[in-house]
Amino acid sequence: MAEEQTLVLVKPDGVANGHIGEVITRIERRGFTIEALKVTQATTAQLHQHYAALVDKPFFPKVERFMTSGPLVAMVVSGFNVIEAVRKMTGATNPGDAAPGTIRGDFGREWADQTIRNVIHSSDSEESARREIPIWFADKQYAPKS
Ligand code: DGI
Repeated sequence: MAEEQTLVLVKPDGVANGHIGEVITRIERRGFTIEALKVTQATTAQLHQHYAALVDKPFFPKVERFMTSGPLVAMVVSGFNVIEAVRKMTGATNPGDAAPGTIRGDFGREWADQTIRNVIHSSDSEESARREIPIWFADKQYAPKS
């Protein structure tokens, strides 16, 4: 735990439903810093890297379809213990289980089609953040700190 950076994605449902500003506001209100930010369309290759641990799961095609269904917002956020703090703000994976007050609990909902649309992604560890940031900011718009 220290001065850290984390990757946050506002997923296509969050963008389509107009929650970009709310996510940014919540992050800034906590005193964290947005170091880099862009609107982008995820490629299949990026998703296979980002979700490398999930590509063999039976639900992965649903994840892929959802994550490529529209633009998303990628950002690098920095601050003291930011990884754990933003994970807490994110809430449980399934919006139906996410506590009110969390981003997923406040802006996500369950769907009958078994696709989890849960508004945002945030890195779950320092190792994940270090691995994930260059996937979305590989174009030298942003250089992760070592
Ligand atoms: O870190 P999280 O996003 O909370 O969770 P994760 O890294 O385990 O999973 C990444 C995404 O994959 C998650 O946001 C939604 C999707 N996912 C995870 N587990 C399931 C799932 N989608 C379906 N349909 N079923 C699952 O069991």
